[in-house]
Amino acid sequence: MFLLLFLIPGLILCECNVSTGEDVQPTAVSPLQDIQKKVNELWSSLLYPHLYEEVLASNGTAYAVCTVKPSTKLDAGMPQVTGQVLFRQTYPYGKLESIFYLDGFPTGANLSGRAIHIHQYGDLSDSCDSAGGHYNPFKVNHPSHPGDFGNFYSKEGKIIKYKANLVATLFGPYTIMGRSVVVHVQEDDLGKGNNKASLENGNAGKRLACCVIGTCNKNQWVKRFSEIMEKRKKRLTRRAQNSPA
Ligand SMILES: [Cu+2]
Ligand SMILES: [Zn+2]
Repeated sequence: MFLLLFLIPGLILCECNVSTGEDVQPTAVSPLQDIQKKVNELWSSLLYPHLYEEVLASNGTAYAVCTVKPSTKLDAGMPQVTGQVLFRQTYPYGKLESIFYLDGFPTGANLSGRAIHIHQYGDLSDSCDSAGGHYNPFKVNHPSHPGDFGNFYSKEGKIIKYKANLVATLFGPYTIMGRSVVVHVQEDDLGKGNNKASLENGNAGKRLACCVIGTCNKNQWVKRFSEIMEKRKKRLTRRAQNSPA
């Protein structure tokens, strides 16, 4: 009973913070944030005791990985997408960051975007089809689900993208740990399709590839992040050299 008294108001506080998209800064910790931190700590230590210990031991930073594999339900000739989706988040106020590192898309011009979302279940027993609908803990419409990552565009068959300030979280009662990431065949209409499905899943079509989000150490993140930053640096240098003096 004593525990419930802590957990219920905690749930309400967490929900308010996530659904408003409020940007929580690491400095100037308000009493409300302090309560939220304590509730998250309590939840984490209860639900994921080992992960919680690991996070505290690694400078307060959690890492997660999702190893993407093609759906086994695809028709012949469909792209076989493989790769990784990596996550990093600093405990307790950091926003989730992510790296999408995917290969196997068609090459060529005028390719459509591909939707990527977090789905409810980490169940791939029937390939990507058993992953359920969008992870929707606050019962809101698409594209306001915490794992609505939007559209991604491949280049030379690859999607290599770093995203920061994501709404989803690795911590607390709404952790995405153990849920799935799904890559779709089509573009996400971002809720503008004027039909029911648009507000549920963005009419993104069939599931091309998927994976379950699990814990990991920092190694893959460090490797991919430095590759992306190196590329970005080269691109900026090239741009500066090509621009008129
Ligand atoms: Cu989806
Ligand atoms: Zn959604």
